[in-house]
Amino acid sequence: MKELPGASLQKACRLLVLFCFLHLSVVFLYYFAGNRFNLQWNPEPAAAAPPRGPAPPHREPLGLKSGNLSKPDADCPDPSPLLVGPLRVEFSHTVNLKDVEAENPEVRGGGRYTPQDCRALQKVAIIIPFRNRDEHLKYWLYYLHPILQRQQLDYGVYVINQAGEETFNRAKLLNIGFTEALKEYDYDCFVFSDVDLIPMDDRNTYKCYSQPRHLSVSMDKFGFRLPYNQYFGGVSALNKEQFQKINGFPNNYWGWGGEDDDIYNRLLFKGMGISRPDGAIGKCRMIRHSRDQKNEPNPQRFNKIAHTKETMNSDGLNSLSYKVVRTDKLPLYTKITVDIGSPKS
Ligand SMILES: [Mn+2]
Repeated sequence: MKELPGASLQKACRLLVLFCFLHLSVVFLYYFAGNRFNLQWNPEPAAAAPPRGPAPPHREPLGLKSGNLSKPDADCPDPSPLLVGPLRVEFSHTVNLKDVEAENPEVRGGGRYTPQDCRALQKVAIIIPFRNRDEHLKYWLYYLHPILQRQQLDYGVYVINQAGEETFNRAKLLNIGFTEALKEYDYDCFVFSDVDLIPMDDRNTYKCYSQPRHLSVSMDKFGFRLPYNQYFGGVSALNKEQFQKINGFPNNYWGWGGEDDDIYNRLLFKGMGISRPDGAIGKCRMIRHSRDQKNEPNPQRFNKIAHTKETMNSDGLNSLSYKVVRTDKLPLYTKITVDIGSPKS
């Protein structure tokens, strides 16, 4: 049969339409597969399920014995099926640690927990820099232990308590926490958290990602948004390799402020980016407080931040020195009291 004029054009058009369709299918496939497998996009797309209406009370049954169908030898599913989403967080009641112990019977001495029904995806040490904030720590333990168990993490809680009356040094305490936790267990992830920050959604998993993670992305104190794009304070998570790559955190930021920006600079200079949860999932509350004694704003901080590149290779894990004064294995956490010296020494 003889082809009519224009038939080859028609053929070409059909081919083009077919090609477009194929292209579109592939794009859709990647889009949905990407959501499903929670690829490291920044910011992450919000989880598929919209937050439920009324926030469930934070002490919903953990479902440790019920509902979890995975076998003990299998990896825990990601995300954990025990998550409930948005949580009510307030600080008007008083917390009794004996009650918190009774409500978390599966937490072992020193604040350790390991899921019994499946193999945790990560071994997480939670490091809290600390001095004279017992009231805040009680709230932290009350809220976080149930959340961390629902997240099915193999975790330990380390409170690094600065001994003496010298000016506070948050970042050095965090370096010590990293070092001391590793002496105890083969942790692969380290979450560094201020004692007064409580997540308002348990889908904000306290674990590590392929890039350093900033978890406290929308704090009530800042109107539930980032105060600035480079902000890395509050709660953050680095795996062992990420932490070692930047030589840990600076040891010489005494007093309030700047050390978190120095850490951000270190990550940037080593070619890493920041991973963050979606703003809704990353909501958290800070317990209101007045400024601590001996933690005044550090006047040197701006000058120091400007020189991270030159200082980071000689100030950090490789220059860390301290003395452990005592270690207390308490039912809900490990308290390590340390002598970290003074700004002059
Ligand atoms: Mn605070």
